[in-house]
Amino acid sequence: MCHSNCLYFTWILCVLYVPFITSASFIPKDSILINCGGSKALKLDDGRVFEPDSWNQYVGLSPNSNIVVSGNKIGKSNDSILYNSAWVFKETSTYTINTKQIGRHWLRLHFCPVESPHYNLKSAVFSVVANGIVLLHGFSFSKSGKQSCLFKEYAIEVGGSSSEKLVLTLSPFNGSIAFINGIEVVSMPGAQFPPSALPVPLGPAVEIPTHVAFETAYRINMGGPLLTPKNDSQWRIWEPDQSFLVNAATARNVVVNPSLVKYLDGVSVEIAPNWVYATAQEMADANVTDQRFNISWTFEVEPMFTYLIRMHFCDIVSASLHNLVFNVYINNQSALDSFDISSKTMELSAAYFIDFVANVSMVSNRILVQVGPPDLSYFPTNAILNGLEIMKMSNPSDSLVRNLRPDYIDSKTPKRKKWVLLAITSSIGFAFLALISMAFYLYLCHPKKPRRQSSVWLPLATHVGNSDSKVSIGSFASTAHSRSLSRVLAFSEVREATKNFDEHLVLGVGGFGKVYKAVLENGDVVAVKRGNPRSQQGFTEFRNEIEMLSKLRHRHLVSLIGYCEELDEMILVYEFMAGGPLRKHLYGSGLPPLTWKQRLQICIGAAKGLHYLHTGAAESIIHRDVKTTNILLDENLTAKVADFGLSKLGPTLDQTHVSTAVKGSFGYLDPEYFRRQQLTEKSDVYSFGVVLMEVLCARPAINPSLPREQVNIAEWAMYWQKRGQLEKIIDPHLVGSVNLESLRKFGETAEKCLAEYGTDRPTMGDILWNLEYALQLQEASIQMVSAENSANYIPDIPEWVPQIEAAEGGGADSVSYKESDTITSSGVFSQLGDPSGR
Ligand SMILES: *[C@@H]1O[C@H](CO)[C@@H](O)[C@H](O)[C@H]1NC(C)=O
Ligand SMILES: *[C@@H]1O[C@H](CO)[C@@H](O)[C@H](O)[C@H]1NC(C)=O
Ligand SMILES: *[C@@H]1O[C@H](CO)[C@@H](O)[C@H](O)[C@H]1NC(C)=O
Ligand SMILES: *[C@@H]1O[C@H](CO)[C@@H](O)[C@H](O)[C@H]1NC(C)=O
Ligand SMILES: *[C@@H]1O[C@H](CO)[C@@H](O)[C@H](O)[C@H]1NC(C)=O
Ligand SMILES: *[C@@H]1O[C@H](CO)[C@@H](O)[C@H](O)[C@H]1NC(C)=O
Ligand SMILES: CC(=O)N[C@H]1CO[C@H](CO)[C@@H](O)[C@@H]1O
Repeated sequence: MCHSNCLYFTWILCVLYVPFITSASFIPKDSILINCGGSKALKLDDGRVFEPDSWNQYVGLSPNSNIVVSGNKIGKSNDSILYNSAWVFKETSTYTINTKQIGRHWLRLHFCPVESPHYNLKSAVFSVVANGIVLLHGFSFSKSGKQSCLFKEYAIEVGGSSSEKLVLTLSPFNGSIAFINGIEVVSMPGAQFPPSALPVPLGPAVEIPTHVAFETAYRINMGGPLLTPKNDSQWRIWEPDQSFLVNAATARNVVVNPSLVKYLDGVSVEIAPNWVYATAQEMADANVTDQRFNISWTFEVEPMFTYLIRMHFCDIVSASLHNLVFNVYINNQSALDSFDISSKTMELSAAYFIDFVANVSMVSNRILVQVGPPDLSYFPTNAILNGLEIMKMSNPSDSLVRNLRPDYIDSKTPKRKKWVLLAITSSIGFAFLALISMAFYLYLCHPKKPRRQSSVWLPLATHVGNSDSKVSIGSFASTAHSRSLSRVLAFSEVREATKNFDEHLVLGVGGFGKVYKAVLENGDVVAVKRGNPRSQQGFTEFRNEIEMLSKLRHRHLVSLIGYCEELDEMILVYEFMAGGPLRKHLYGSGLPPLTWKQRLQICIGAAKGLHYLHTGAAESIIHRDVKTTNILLDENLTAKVADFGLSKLGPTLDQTHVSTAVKGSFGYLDPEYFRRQQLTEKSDVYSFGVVLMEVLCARPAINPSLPREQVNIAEWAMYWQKRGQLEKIIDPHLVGSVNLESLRKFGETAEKCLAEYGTDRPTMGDILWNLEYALQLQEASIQMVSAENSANYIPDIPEWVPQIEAAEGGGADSVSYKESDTITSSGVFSQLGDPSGR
C-alpha cells in the first residue's frame, strides 16, 4: 500500500517538476501604448501599435479641453514615427491609465524635443511623478546636455493605494513647459521582481516591499548583440557589454545556438530571452599555467541609491557538469564564492539568474561587477557572465531622483488648475532605439583615430624628463603589499652571498649599478643587482621594480626573489639566468648561433611574458623598455622578460592611454609614443617588433657605423619586408635552414608590430598566435625535408652581411656585460650626458 502510494507521489513530483521548456510568447493583460498628441495609430516595426490618447478607453487625460495643433509632415524612418508629435503642457497635467491587473507594470516614457515653431522643447523644465513615485524632477534636455531623445523604463506598482490605476503627472517648472511623446504601460509576469534579495556585502536577505519602484539603469547582453524590443517578449532592450569592460583583453565572447538554451522551472523567456543566455563573456586565454584575473565591468550610476543587480548565467562553455566554478564580486565585495552553476541547474546550457542588492555610496558613482577564478586551484580557471541588469530602487521618500527639495515632496499631488494642451508635430524623425545605441557606440567604442601627421623623427632626445605620469606608484604599493611574493633580505646576508661584493663575481654593469652572481645560504644561485645609492631616479625605479615584480609570477618573467633596503642600499635579488641576455646570443659575443626554431621559441616565450604583463594581472602593465638585453635566457634557453624599472600600470577604466614622460631605449621606441607622450600596451608591441627584426637579422637595433639607410633596423627591415624580400637581410647563419613560409609569417608579424599607429598594431596575444604558427610551419617543413630536397629553403646568401664588429666598436648601443647581464644601460644616453638618465 505504502509502497504504491510512495510511487504515486514520486510520479506526481516528476510530472510537476518536468523542466518547463517553452518559447510560447507572453501575452500581457495590460498593454497600453500611447502616441501622445498623435492623430492616428502608429505601427512600429516591432509590430506594436501606438494609439492616440483620445482613442484609448483606458486612458484619461485631465484637464480635458485640449487644443490640438495637428501637423501633416511625416518622418522618414518607420521607427521615428513616435517622435513626430508630442503633447506640450503649460500646467500640471495628469494621465490616468486604468489597468486590468494590479502589481508592477512596466512604464516606458519617450521624450524627444521635437522642433516646433512656438515652443523650444529643449529648454522645457519639468517633473514627472507616477503613482506617487518621483521619476524626474526639474529635468531639462538643455540642462542634462542630452541632444537626442530620452527613453526611460520604470517598474511601478499599480494597486496598493491607487487601485488599478496608474496616475502619471507631468508638471512644468514655473514659467516653463512639459512634454511627452509616447507612453507604454505593460503588465509584467508576477515573479519578475523578487520579494527579497541578498545584500552585498553579504548579510541577511533584504526585503523589497511591493511599493518600491525600479528604474532600469542598465540591461546588458554579455558577449552578445543588441537585442531590441523585437527580440524580447516584454519589449525590453539589451545592450552589448563591450563599452563597459574595464579591460577588453581579459574577456572573450562565447556564442552558442540560442535553441540550445534550456529554461528550467522558475526561469522563463520573460526573465531573459534565449539570446541573452546563448552568449557570454568568459576569461580570455592569457596562456599562463595559473590564470588569475577578473573580468571587470564598470557602470556609472547615481550615488546614494540602492540597486537591484540581477546576474544571468548559463553554462555554455563547459563540456561536463561541475567544471565551471568561479567567484563573483560587486563593488570589490564578494557576492558569490566558488559558485558552481551546475549545482543549481544540474544541467549544462540551462538558464539561471540571481539577484543582489547593493548600496552605492556618496563617494562612488560606479558599480563594479567582476567575475574571476576561484581560489581553489583544482578547478579549471574560467568564469562567465551571460547577462546583467542594474535597476535603481526608489528611496524611502519614494523618489528615483536625489536631493529633492522638501517642499516639492509635499506638493507631489498635482493641483488641478487651468491648463493648455498643445499637440505639436515635427518633421524631424528620430529613431530612439537606434539613436540611443548608436550614440553609445560612437562615443565609447571608437577611440579617436590619431590625426595623421608627417612623422618627424627626432633621434637622441628621448630619455628626458623625470616628472612622472599620473599613475601613482604609491597606490600600487599599498595594494601590492598583501600579495607580495618576494622577501626582504638582510644586508649581511647579501654581503655574504656576494663575498662582500667581490669584483670577480660581477656579471655586468649598467646605469643602475653592478650585478653580481651570488649564492644564498639556502644554496640558490641568484643575480644581485646593487643600486647606486646616490641616484634619486634610481630609487624610483628600484621601488617601481619591487612593486611590479612582487606581484607577478610567470614562467616567462624573471622572478624577484628578494630585496634589501637597509642602510641606504638598494639591492634587488633575482633568479639567476645562466644564459644571459638574448642579444648576446645573436651577435657580438662569439656564442654559437641560435637555430631558427630556437629563435622562434625564444620570441614566443618573451611574447608570453609580455602578454601576461598586458592582460594577466589585475591591472595591465606596460613594460616600456622591451629590447634584446631585457630578454634573458636560462640554461635551457627559456626566455624571460626582465627589468621592470620603467614599467607603468596600463590605462585604467575610462582612459585609453597613460600620459607620461617619454622613456625607453633608442631604436626600440614607439614613434607614436614619442610624438604624443601617451603610453599604451601598443608601445611595447612596437619595441617587440624591433626585437623580432633583431632576432632575424642578428644586428643591433641602431648601428651608426652602417650606411645611413641601414642604421635603424626597423626602417631597413621594413624596406625589405614591404618588397617581400626580407630574406635578403637575414642572419647568414639562418640561410638554408629557414622555411620560407615560416619566415613570411614572422616577417608579416614583425611588420604589423612596427605599424606607425598603435591602433593598427596587433595585441601580444595575436603576435603569440602568429609566432606559434610560424613555429609550426618551420617544424612541419623539417619533418618533410628528409623526404624532399630543400627546395623550400632560402637558397641564396643575402647580399647584405651584418657588420657586427663595426657596430660594437661604434659604441652606439653598447652595454658592457661579462657573463650575464640583468642590467640595461645604453651608451647612447651616457654619450648624451643626460643627467636624468637611468
Ligand atoms: C512600420 O513598419 C511596419 C512593418 O514593417 C508596417 O506594418 C507599418 O505600416 C509601418 N508604419 C508606418 C507608419 O509606416
Ligand atoms: C519660479 O519663479 C520665481 C519667480 O520668477 C522664482 O523666484 C523661483 O525661483 C522659480 N522657481 C523655480 C522652481 O524655478
Ligand atoms: C543601504 O543603506 C541603507 C541605509 O543606510 C541600509 O538601511 C540598507 O540596509 C543598506 N542596504 C544594503 C544592501 O547594504
Ligand atoms: C531580433 O528580431 C528580428 C526580427 O524578428 C530578427 O531579424 C533578428 O535576427 C533578431 N535578433 C536576434 C539577435 O535574435
Ligand atoms: C575597487 O577597488 C579598486 C582598487 O582597489 C578601487 O580603485 C575602486 O575604487 C574600488 N571600487 C569600489 C566601487 O569600491
Ligand atoms: C577579483 O576582484 C576582487 C574584488 O575586487 C579581488 O578581491 C580579487 O582578488 C580579484 N581576483 C583576482 C584573481 O585578481
Ligand atoms: C592563444 C594561445 O597562444 N594559445 C597557446 C597557449 O599555450 C599552449 C601551450 O603552450 C599552446 O598550445 C596554445 O596554442
